[in-house]
Formats: sequence, C-alpha cells, structure tokens
Amino acid sequence: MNTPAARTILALGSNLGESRSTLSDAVAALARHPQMTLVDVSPVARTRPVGGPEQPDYLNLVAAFDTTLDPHALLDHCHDVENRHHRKREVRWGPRTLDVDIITYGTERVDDPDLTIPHPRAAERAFVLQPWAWMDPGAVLDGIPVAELAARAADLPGLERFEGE
Ligand code: PH2
Ligand code: MG
Ligand code: MG
Repeated sequence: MNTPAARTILALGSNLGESRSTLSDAVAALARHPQMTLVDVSPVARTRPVGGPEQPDYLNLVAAFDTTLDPHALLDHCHDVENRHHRKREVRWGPRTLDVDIITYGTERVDDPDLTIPHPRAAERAFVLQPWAWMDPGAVLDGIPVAELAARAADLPGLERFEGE
C-alpha cells in the first residue's frame, strides 16, 4: 500500500547572494523530488535578522508541499537543496545563502536530537508566521491561528512584503 501524503510547511530564508532567485530556485528544487508535490508558495517578506551577528536583511517565504517522504528523509532532502546552493554551516543564526526549515509535518510531533517538529521557534517568528498567514489566512499552529501568532511576534515591526527592486 502507498504511504499517504503528509502536508508539510517549509520555511525558506536567504540573506547572501541573489536571494530572490535563490528562493525560487530552491522551491523548484524541493518540488523536483518524485515524492514531493508543491501545493502553495507564500509571497516573499523582507525581514530584519533575528539573533546572530550583525548581518543583512533576509528574504523569507514559506511553501506547502504534500510529501510521502518521512520527516528524516524530508530533512535530508532540505539539506541537499541547501548544499546545492553552496550553504556552509558556520555561525549559528549567521548569514546564509539558503536555509530550509521544516515547520510542520501533518500533525506529527518529532522530538529527536537532529529534528524537532513543529519547529521549536516557529510560533514566535514573524519571518515564518507572516508569510504563512499571507499564503493561508486560516492556518493554525498547535491550535492557535498563525495570523494571531504573527501579530504577537516581536520581529513583526520591520517586516514588509517584498515586491522586488
Ligand atoms: N533565520 C535564522 C536566524 N534569524 N532572521 C530572519 N529575519 N530570517 C531568517 O530566516 C532567520 C533569521 C536562523 O535560521
Ligand atoms: Mg532557520
Ligand atoms: Mg535551518
């Protein structure tokens, strides 16, 4: 029997290089896997960096996929796509060409040393929540409307819709 697909929300961020095209290329690369189907992509937000050293503003988006990859195989796929964009894992929360994080995977919870789902900081990060709420105004995270979480997030001021420049 085939594994039923799970709806997963991935958050992408970039603040080095050609960030806008990196994000589009990364969504396409994520969708190119035979076990991934792209469902929706959010508008892009320009966001102030949260944490880490002084660094440029980010572009962030979220995308919804249906997948038959299990959570760890999905994480491997996300890392493959990051690595293809020359991501180097150096400073925690430092600048990067591409970050791909798993925010939710169906209603599953994962608590492993290398993977926590839902993403442990997603509920307080406007750079994840606001694009998600733009994409899906009815979205809910752990029973709370994502739009409500976004409105409360400390990094909401300074976040704006990126229309290109
Ligand atoms: N990612 C981080 C740390 N800080 N800040 C913004 N604005 N956007 C990000 O994607 C981001 C961040 C760690 O992954
Ligand atoms: Mg991240
Ligand atoms: Mg990451």
